[in-house]
Order: sequence, then C-alpha cells, then structure tokens
Amino acid sequence: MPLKLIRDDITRVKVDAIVNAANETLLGGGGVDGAIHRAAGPELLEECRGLGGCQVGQAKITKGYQLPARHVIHTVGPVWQGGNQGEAALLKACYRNSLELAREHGLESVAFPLISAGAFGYPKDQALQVAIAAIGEFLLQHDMKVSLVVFDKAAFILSKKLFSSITQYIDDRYIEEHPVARTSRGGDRQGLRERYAAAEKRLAYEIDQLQDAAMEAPVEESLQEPKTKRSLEEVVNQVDETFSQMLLRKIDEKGLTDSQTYKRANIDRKLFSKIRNDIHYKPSKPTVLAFAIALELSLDETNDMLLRAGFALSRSSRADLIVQYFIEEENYNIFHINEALFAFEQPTLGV
Ligand code: AR6
Repeated sequence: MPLKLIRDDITRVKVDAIVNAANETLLGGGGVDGAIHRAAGPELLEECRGLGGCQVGQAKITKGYQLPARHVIHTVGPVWQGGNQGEAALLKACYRNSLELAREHGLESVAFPLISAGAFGYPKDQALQVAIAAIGEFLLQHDMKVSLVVFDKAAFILSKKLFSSITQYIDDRYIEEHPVARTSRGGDRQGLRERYAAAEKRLAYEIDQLQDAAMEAPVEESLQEPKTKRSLEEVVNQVDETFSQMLLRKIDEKGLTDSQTYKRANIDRKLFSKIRNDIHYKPSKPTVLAFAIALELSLDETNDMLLRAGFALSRSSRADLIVQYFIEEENYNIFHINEALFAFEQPTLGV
C-alpha cells in the first residue's frame, strides 16, 4: 500500500501509530518528541520509563493515550556528524525497524516525521531521500499505509540540483492557461468534455500522421519504427480500448504481476481490484499517471493511456510537466516523482 507525503502537525494525524523522533533515554525532549509528549499526556512518559531506553536505529512501541493515534513508535535517529559515520544506514534502520514493529503489531497505518532532520542536524534533503528510499523498499514487500509528515517549507527538502533542473524544465515549457480554458478547470463536466474532445482530436491527428508516415515511408523503414512509437495497426486496433483494458494489456506485455504494478504505482489493492473488475472504470488523472509510471510507459504511451480516461498531458499544468520531466529522464520511481510534486506543491500520484 501507498506512501503519502503530507504537511501537518504529526500529533494531529489519526493513524494506528505515529513515530516519535526520540533520544536514547526515551524520556522526552524538544522538537517533535516534546510535541508528542505534550499531546499524549503524562501517561506516555510513565510507560516510557519502563522501556529502559532505546538504541540508535532501534524502535519501541507504546500506547498513544490522548493522541488521535492509537500507538506511538519511538525510534532514535543518528546525530549528523558529516555523513561518514554510518548515519544513512542508521537512519534507514529507524524507518525499517519502526515499520517492522508496526507490522508485528498488526498495524495498518503509520505516520513518520522526518527523523533526525531537526535537532540531530541531518540535512533535510538527504533525510527525506533516506526516508523515502527506506519506506519505499518496505512497501514493495508489504501492504501498509504510510505517511511522511513534513513540517518544513517544501522547497528546502528537495536537493538543490533536482529542484533547479525541474524549475528550468517547467520554465521552458510552461504555458499560461488560456482564459477560456481556465474557467473550465476544476473537474466540472464541461471541462471534462472539453478535455476529452481535445484528447480525441489529438488521437485523430496522431492516426493521420501515422497514416501519412506509413504511406510515405519506404517499406524497410516503416518496419523499423522507433520502439516508443506504436505502429499504425496497433493504434487502429486499440482505438476502442478502455483505460482498464489498456492497463491490463500493458501489465501482461511488461510481464508484471498485479501486485508489483499497484505497489509501483503507489495505489492500494482495493482500488486496483475495482479497476480490474470494471472495464469502464473512470480513474482520476493522478491514478492514470501513477500506472503509467509503474509500467514505465513512454510519453507517447502515457498520453495514450490518459486519453482512454478522457485526459491529456497539459503544458499549463505544473504537475503534468513534472511527471513529463521524470518520464523523459526515464526515472520511474514513483516516490521520487511524488517527492518532487510535493516540493512544488502539486498533488502527488497514486493514493
Ligand atoms: N509534526 C511533524 N514534524 C515535526 C513536528 C510536528 N509537530 N515538530 C517538529 N517536526 P526533531 P531529531 C519536524 O528535532 O532531529 C528531541 O529533543 C522538524 O521540523 O524533532 O530526530 C529528541 O528528544 C524536523 O524536520 O528530531 C531528541 O533529543 C523533524 O520533525 C532530538 O530532538 C525532526 O526534528 C531528536 O532530533
């Protein structure tokens, strides 16, 4: 099940367990630790006294008391000492051990703060990367709903290099929306119809182009079309294919299993089986994009899949341009993409 990035105060998050960025005594402190103890009430400290502390990288569980969360998992992150003292492995262990503990207790939803990224001085962009990698690895094996609660201003958490190349990419391509188009935003019926019509036009145009190309190209050349382009026959045969049918066909073609696909798409199992069992299922645009990423589709194929659901990639949507950036870079890690979408304050993909 999926990873969600949220901006909130972790003491207000209603999940089976929130994770506390504690210290080895487990007897409270500042930062998120202080906030959790204040919100949970003095009984939390009482229970912590009986735990005998906790080592760096390890995790222990208590009840949540006055918190909306039923449990608190206390973990101790490493203190940043420049990066050569095994900090990354220890930080990764915090996430993994906390998640394992949650699983042993049959918990289904867990929310983490950015461990070590405050008083312990871990650079925030690197702390976020470790968190996402460790949680992502766990979620490829197990079903759990995990949230990463980020308190800080988003732009600070993405590496400067990635942030500036995405900004550049958007600046080069972003088109201010036409005033007429702007009024049709927000998912209303009229807007959907317009988008659908635009997408249909695009496919018709694409078929024309392919037909022209097939007429003009010498036979040998047309046999050697670039892999990312579909053949004319494929396009024509697939005109009536629904989103759900295309998704299932692509899963087969790529030799993936259902569970590999929905995990890579950051989509939960229930939503996936709904789509599987309803050939006319109408997904949201982020859901379609999530599957396009999971299936490592080219831009052309991504547009095709979007079209099946009545959408198209738009140059007046920053979110679309960010996804497009990653597809062009052939970086199909949904968690990295979501990290970037989150940093640019755009809705993330999947659930
Ligand atoms: N909700 C979500 N995130 C928060 C909240 C909150 N209410 N408050 C702070 N953060 P830190 P550490 C973020 O310092 O670096 C304590 O004294 C914060 O912006 O809480 O692991 C312990 O007792 C930062 O990004 O934890 C230890 O001695 C992240 O949570 C030491 O600090 C972690 O910051 C642990 O230091």
